Amino acid sequence: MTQPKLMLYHANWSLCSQMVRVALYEKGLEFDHVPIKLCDHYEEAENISKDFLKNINPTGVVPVLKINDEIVRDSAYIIERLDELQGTNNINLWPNEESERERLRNWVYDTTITEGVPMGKTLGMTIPLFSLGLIENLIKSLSFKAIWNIILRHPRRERKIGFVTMYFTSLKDRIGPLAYKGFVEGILELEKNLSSDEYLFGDFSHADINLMCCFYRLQDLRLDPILEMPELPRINSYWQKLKNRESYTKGILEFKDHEEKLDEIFFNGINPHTKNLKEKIKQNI
Ligand SMILES: N[C@@H](CCC(=O)N[C@@H](CS)C(=O)NCC(=O)O)C(=O)O
Repeated sequence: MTQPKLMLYHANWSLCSQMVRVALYEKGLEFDHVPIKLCDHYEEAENISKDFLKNINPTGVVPVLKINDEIVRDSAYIIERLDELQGTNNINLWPNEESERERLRNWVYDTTITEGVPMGKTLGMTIPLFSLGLIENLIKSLSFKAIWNIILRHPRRERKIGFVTMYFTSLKDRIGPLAYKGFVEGILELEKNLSSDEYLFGDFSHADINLMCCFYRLQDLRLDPILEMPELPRINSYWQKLKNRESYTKGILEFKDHEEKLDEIFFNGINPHTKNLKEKIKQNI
């Protein structure tokens, strides 16, 4: 069976794009790709260009996957669709059994950026809050013209407000109370559900892809000492296992971005949230 033609519109430092890239490499699917310069990172603001909004995604976000001529949006749905395709690797990211699929679906939606879920509510929805440590810095380096362009063209009101607020004042230091509870609950729930030697659902699945990308983001933001806490032994060995997969190298490490900026922001290798989060984890365990 020949595979359909796949074209991925994505960004290097985009959590959901990383998830789709990892899924493509896990399945061993061939794909072409168009890197998109996001408006919160780059003057070019390709995700809110007329062409992108009209022909690729009217909501102005990546990733988007074209399967032959069909446009598929939202990373969680994209990965479910990819799982139906046969690549060179014999792997299924979703189980067959309906009750297991339902259980996996809950994990998938709790470990990614899910539309309609409030910021900070799930583990996945805390990651963009922590990412503000870098994003705010990048936004502040944009020209006023670029911000004006966001004000005029960004189709998502809440993001537009967030970006403009970060340009003129700051949000990154206000995220603690919003993000801590959801993060700590999510991490403890994961530790409880992991076994000592397998993936979350036994075999490697879509949920492991999401967690691989969330954990990598924690590492980028110098929050990864949390994953090595002695109180979280299962998460610790799970993270080592995730990093050993070829898809981690190909889908994440080979698309690195903003390395220098991250070193500059966290010049001493420390993110101030780490200490607070560690304490909260210890209190709640
Ligand atoms: N639920 C969506 C979320 C997509 C999303 O928020 N993408 C971010 C990057 S991770 C984006 O394109 N941001 C650009 C912007 O909002 O301007 C998915 O899973 O694909």
